[in-house]
Amino acid sequence: MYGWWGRILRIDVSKRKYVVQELDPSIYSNYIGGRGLAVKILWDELVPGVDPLSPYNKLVIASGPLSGLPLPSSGKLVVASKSPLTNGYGDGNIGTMASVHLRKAGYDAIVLEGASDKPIYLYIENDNVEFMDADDLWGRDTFDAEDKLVREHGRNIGVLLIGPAGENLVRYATIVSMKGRSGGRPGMGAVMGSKKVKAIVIKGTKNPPIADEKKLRELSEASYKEILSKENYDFWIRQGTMATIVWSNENSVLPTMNFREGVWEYYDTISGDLMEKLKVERRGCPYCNMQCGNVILDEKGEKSELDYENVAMLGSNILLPDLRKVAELNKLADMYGIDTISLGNSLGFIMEASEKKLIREKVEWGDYGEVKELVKDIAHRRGLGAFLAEGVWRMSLSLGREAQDFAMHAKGLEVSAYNCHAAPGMALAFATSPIGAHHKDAWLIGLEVKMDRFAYNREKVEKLIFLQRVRGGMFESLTTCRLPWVELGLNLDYYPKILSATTGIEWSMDDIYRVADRIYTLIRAFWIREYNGWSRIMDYPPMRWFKHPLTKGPFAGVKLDISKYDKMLSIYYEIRGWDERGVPKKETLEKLDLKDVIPVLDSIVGLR
Ligand code: PTT
Ligand code: SF4
Repeated sequence: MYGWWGRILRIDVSKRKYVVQELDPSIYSNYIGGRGLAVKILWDELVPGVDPLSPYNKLVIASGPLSGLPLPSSGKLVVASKSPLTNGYGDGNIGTMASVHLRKAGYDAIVLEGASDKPIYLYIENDNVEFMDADDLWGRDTFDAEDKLVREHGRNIGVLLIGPAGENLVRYATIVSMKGRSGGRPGMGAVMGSKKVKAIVIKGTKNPPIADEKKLRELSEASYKEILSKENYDFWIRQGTMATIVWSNENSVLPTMNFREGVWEYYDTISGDLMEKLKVERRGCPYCNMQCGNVILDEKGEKSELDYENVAMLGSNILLPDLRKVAELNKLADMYGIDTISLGNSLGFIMEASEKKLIREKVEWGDYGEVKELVKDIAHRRGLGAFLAEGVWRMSLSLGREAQDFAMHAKGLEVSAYNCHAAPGMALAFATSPIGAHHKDAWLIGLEVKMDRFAYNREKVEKLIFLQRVRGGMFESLTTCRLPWVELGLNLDYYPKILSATTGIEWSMDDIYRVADRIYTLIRAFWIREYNGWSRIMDYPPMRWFKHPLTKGPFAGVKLDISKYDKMLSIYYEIRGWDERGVPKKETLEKLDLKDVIPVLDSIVGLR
């Protein structure tokens, strides 16, 4: 087999044992890798209904056939598990040297099982795995802990680690790497913490088997060159994702005051233009010539790497008009290993709950001093921080009906930084994202602002499914960064060609879309199996967008229309081959070679 090693490393941290398992080649041709491999393992192996924070949950760290190869933006890997935040399927995508070393160590994925009785870290060097004592690492932040591991094992390693938030089982704790790359929004860091694994250090020295090295080199050179030749390359290098602040404000989608509004009069206090003036460094993931990690000095004069989502959620969404202060909160989130999107949502939610007197504590909008303390308290689950550590969905359930209307989540995952009062297509994208309200599977808003904003039509649904196939299916299974295509328009045709040269199997775009549909349908089956009482309401966006119209900007007075939204959702189901409940039909499961799913879903919901 070329492209894949055909081997995964299974580590039981309860028994401190590991085994290398060979996988059937059909798994790779049906699921490619990354997210596909992860959901296949989780579907096959988890005990249905398992508690996500129990030893019986599993954490999958999966590469794809292109990860870690010298190709544009290929230094990515997927971390996946049953989510302690949503109780459904959860994953995230991290750009890290750990991706390169995982491939070089000779594995396609690592599966962590069980739970250690005391803190440990794993040292993996090719075929050898050591269970190391982590008493001295536990409690340290991710920056400090990574420095210590580098002193111990040298620079030539890949490290994935959790901070205090993961250790203390904050439901939206992430896994962090390289002081600023963070992934696994739906609590993958908490799953790692529940296993008492502080870090995974990987060192590999082998080269993955490639079918046609010469062809791959040619395609790699051509695609790197094409990226450099793009008209907006220079602007991208200057601002990266931070350019989106101005764009979002112009298009009335900048999350403001817990998504109450889509415009903010102080947007220029957190903008990409300001960031450019303050920038001291640029960073990025391995093998990338787009290096989009923009670093400024925060309030304390320390380095903080900014991205659009972080800045919007910790800036406009909580009304904090100061980029250096936002940068300080962002740095704390990376150090503690907390997802910035869920953090900004949880803070916005608690500020609104305080304003409406639904809680006793006073938390004012934009109160930087209070917020800084709260971030630390969330990571350590202290006082009000322990409540916030549960995430918006759980907080809203305990505060009653009124709070549920301004709880900004779908399926339990907090919404990323795009307000959708005037964007029904993007609202559907959030609501049907396979991990909850994340933008990564379909950033439809970029297209929607150029279409009829207020239309609820088939054209939008078709575009949404196209994006889910490419972004959520192809990029998450290959596993490479999607930004060369999304931001600079790198030709999509490169990807099937590169995959074919790597694996020696001829892949067309349609073959990849078929895998993408299989992955989506299996993830949907996973949700239905794990989530007691599935219904189409699970595919609804936050109620605020239906109930509370915007009061500012060009779209003042606008909100979503629930019956039109519902019709659009039916079109989505029809195209996917799912029934009116959002359950895959029997014929769809047969068509996608998911026959083993049929009896399971049939016994839970009755297939149509
Ligand atoms: C991603 C989500 C995003 S998406 C952002 S900013 W973005 C936030 N980043 C966080 C952060 O930083 N620190 C932190 N403590 N929490 C954070 N939460 C948020 O997490 C990220 C980039 C970005 S920056 C984006 S769009 C693209 N995402 C990709 C993706 O999902 N898949 C893919 N194949 N390629 C992608 N390329 C881009 O990668 P999650 P990273 Mg991230 C500091 O992890 O869980 O997927 O959530 O991994 O290495 O930092 O790269 O405007
Ligand atoms: Fe990483 Fe940015 Fe490059 Fe993507 S474009 S690989 S997120 S540095």
